[in-house]
Amino acid sequence: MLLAAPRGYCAGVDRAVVAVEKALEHYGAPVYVRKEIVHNKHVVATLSERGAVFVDDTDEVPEGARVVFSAHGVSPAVREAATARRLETIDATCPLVTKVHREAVRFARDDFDILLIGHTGHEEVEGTAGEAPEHIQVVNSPDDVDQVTVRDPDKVVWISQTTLSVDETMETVRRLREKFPTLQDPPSDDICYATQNRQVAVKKLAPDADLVIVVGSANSSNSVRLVEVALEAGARASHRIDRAAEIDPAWLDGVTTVGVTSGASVPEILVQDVLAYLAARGYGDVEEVRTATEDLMFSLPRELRADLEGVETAGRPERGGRRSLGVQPS
Ligand code: 2E4
Ligand code: SF4
Repeated sequence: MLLAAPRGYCAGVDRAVVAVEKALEHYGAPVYVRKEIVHNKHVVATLSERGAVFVDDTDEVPEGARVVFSAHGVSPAVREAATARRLETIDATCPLVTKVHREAVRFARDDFDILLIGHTGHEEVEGTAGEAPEHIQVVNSPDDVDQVTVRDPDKVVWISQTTLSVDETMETVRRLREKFPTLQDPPSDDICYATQNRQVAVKKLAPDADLVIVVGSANSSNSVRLVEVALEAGARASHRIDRAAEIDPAWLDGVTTVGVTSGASVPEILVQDVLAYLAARGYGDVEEVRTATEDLMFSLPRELRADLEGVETAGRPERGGRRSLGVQPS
């Protein structure tokens, strides 16, 4: 068994999940959450049991109630709709997504055509594109590049969703640059550290694995990318599962070495269940394949921190309170 590290929770997910937990503790249920706080079935089910109410949009939240915006971010139109309903908002948008929003706003102000590499319909892409819809067009894949047209080929910049495959994105950029030689790069990487680290780790173990199991939900972009990256890097087979019970025993036929990893929205307990399943079938010899260590941590959303102040006493620093669903980032 080859176990990828880093895997699982990133700093943005930990912050978002803890924000909902703290909101439930502090204000009491129900706490409304617009969209899934992160794209993981287990996280959403667990928080629902504790009193979180997940809605598709702000018009489903009672006037004046409290709503948390998910880690994937929201467009200005969503913020305005929330204000119009007098909602108390807690913004759990990952700071690294907010960074991309700021880039979009700045390049739109400078009147660039902005090519947002990402997947149409994904919440993060809707939020980022909503910052400057008249300046932004979404480029889904390298094959989309042929269809792209801009006003001035010398005033074009690319930015991206945070959870894409690094290799595929670089191929899209290469083709865009063939078409627009003066294409500008974003000021810093938009594909975040956590996405990159998880891809590097799975790439390292994939060539030695007959099978790579990726724990993560079907709508989790970064988790789905890990399956693609594993196959691309030489894994003989790779499957995504939400939980151990979804493993098909036939996948293990003729398999000597199994690799395991998990997406950024996946609690470690789900990985441990997979390890237990595999150990019971003879894959109990676990070797960690670590390619980086992570210690980044984001402070909780400002609105929540302000309300929690005075409740969390001086002897109990915030770190001590950061335990989400009994799981820590790897
Ligand atoms: C916000 C931004 O974007 P993806 O579908 O991978 O989201 P998921 O909730 O699975 O992962 C956390 C996350 C949240 C990643 N980027
Ligand atoms: Fe933030 Fe990256 Fe985690 Fe997304 S994957 S929540 S951008 S740290």
